[in-house]
Amino acid sequence: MKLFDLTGKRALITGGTHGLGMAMAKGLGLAGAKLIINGHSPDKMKDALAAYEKEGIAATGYLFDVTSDQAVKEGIDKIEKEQGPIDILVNNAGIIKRIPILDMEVADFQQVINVDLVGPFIVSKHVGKYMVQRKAGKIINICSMMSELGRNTVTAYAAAKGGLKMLTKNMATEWAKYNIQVNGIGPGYFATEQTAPIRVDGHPFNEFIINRTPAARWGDPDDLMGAAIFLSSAASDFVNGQIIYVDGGILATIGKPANEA
Ligand code: GCO
Repeated sequence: MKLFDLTGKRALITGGTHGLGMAMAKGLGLAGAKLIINGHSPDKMKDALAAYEKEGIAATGYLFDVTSDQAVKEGIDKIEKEQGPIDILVNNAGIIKRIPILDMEVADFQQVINVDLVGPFIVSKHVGKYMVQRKAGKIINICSMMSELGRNTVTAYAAAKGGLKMLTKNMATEWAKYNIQVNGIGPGYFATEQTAPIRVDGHPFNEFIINRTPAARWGDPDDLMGAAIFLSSAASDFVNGQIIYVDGGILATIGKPANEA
């Protein structure tokens, strides 16, 4: 349908060389968008572009550190010049450190905040100035269950993702009048590299998530494509400051006893 068609649009996805970012980028590409993939590892970028090409998806790669104001400014100006207007921005790049508060160094806390919260601010600022001039744009910030819930050992990540939810609402507030729709996607628990350590068979957390998720499974990264296409398309032109949680029902329930069917 035209409403969800991204033909002729350019989409920049930060951290789009692997994991959920790559899955959402693939969805935007299949809906017709030209992909501009940001990453920080040349090797991962090379492999990712080969994978997009194998799926018949047009993609170009730009390496820059989302936490560096100067590098992002140069990167965005280069993309606008070489590729043309960025119509869609997905702020996906992020890291996590699973360390109890008392054992976490301040530097570790600051690094997670820097990448997961300050990074999206920096990239949105440099992309947003072009979108405001053009009076058109779509920005999607990748939030988390930790935008709403706490969990032992992920304090820095929860603080960052909670902040990212409010950054999304504030960007929506300031930029909706320029026809820029800023929203978020909050993934539940997905089978990715990032969750591999807590997903191994027999790991207590693996059993816990299966029980805590009404859909009774880990998410498949491709489950995020629909929300990404919706928030990138004309179908969401009057949607501002919303976080769509793609979580198999986790946030809908207080959970159930382990032995309950
Ligand atoms: C964790 C997980 C989560 C998920 C995701 C949930 O350690 O709890 O890594 O952070 O990755 O963010 O929405």
